[in-house]
Amino acid sequence: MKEIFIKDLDKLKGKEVTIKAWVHNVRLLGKLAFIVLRDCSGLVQAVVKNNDELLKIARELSFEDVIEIKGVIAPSRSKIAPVEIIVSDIRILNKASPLPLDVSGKVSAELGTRLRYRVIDLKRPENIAIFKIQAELIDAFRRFLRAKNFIEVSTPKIVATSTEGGAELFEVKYFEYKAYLAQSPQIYKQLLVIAGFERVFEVGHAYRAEKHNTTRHLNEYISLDVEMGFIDNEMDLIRLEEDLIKYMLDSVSENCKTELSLLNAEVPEVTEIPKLTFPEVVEILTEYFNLPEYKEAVDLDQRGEELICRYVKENYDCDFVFVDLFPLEGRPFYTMPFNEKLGRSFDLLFRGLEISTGSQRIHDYNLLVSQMRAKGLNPEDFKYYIEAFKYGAPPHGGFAIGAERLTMKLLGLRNIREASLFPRDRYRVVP
Ligand code: AMO
Repeated sequence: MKEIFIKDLDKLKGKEVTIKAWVHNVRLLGKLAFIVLRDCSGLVQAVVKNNDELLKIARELSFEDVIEIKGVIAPSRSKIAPVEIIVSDIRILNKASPLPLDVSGKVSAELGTRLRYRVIDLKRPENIAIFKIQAELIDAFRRFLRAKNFIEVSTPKIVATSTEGGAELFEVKYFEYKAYLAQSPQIYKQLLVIAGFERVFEVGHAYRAEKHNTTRHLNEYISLDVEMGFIDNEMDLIRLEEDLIKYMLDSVSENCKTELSLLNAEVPEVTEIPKLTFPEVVEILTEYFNLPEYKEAVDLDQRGEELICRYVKENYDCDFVFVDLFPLEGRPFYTMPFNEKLGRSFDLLFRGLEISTGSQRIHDYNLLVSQMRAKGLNPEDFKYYIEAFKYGAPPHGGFAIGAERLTMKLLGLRNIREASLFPRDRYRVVP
């Protein structure tokens, strides 16, 4: 078994070690060979000096060969790492064939080609860094919520009904029935709060059969869901999400320094996230940006999100903004009304993109049934859901953050696919 990771080598100066890793690069210089080794934790240079037998092996190495190197750890003369390995033995564990992509990143490739050869593409240290940061975000999400008495749950992904709008469902042939892939854990997270769990969260996949092929949509994404009982109104959720986001960003700043610098990414410092209402946002778009077409808007489009973020950056110097009180017309049936037109429903925008949506939910049975009817839904189809509201449903609400969107914006990635290990989009179900 592998015992030592490259990132820990600087603590082993003067010691002899055995390293198992991939060949990231090889340079030959007369009686010297420089082998750059890569493992999941980083890069290190191994130097072969004046040893004909080892030089012969080094000459035959190719990119991505899997090797075992024995040697002594010495101070480094290269910029690759603070130490290097003076090689005393090389063992080839598995030879690699010529690669369709350059792992060192020197020769760039189109995203389509990179995704076609995603396993090779993922070998690039920059890609591992993206997913280490995503893992840190998710881990921080869990840590923060657990400390606040939230219970982690896993809800069904094969479901009977739509929750976020009818057209975006993937149908599943489920024995003699028709079922769907869940668009979100919405119904189940609410049911668990009602069931007495009070506070739940889920890190799970969500499925959207959206046909549009954009840089911000996936057909399968990671939804970071939160649901909580006994709230006063949606402001409790906004404040919770604000603290959660700050904690997640701080965790990345603290624990992913190497990855952030490799990706040239900066974590924004957030003290307080500005909070606007939808009517205020409409006023900014129509008056400040002089765009009267937003007067009757019931939702924000991409341009609207980008402009509002620009406004907030210029006026509040913040990369985030909450927009509360969206019109009910554009929001799902479970949204608690604020008045006849507006709902207690909010979005969190980050650097020009909606990364999260949430709301206070309706907990009154009769209001829920009437809102369903108003949205053209048949309450009979949701019997298993609405009947729970008869048996002690506390005031509650929640939100969901799209993990890939957050990662994308945090790291300045241009396409959401770069923040998904094996993205599922309109034209891609492999690899
Ligand atoms: P909504 O549909 O706005 O709300 O989704 C919540 C968040 O999930 C992410 N997201 C997506 N990411 C990538 N590709 C997609 N196709 C995609 N669709 C959504 C976004 C979005 O902000 N049930 C509610 C949440 C709640 O109220 O608790 C819901 O799903 O980041």
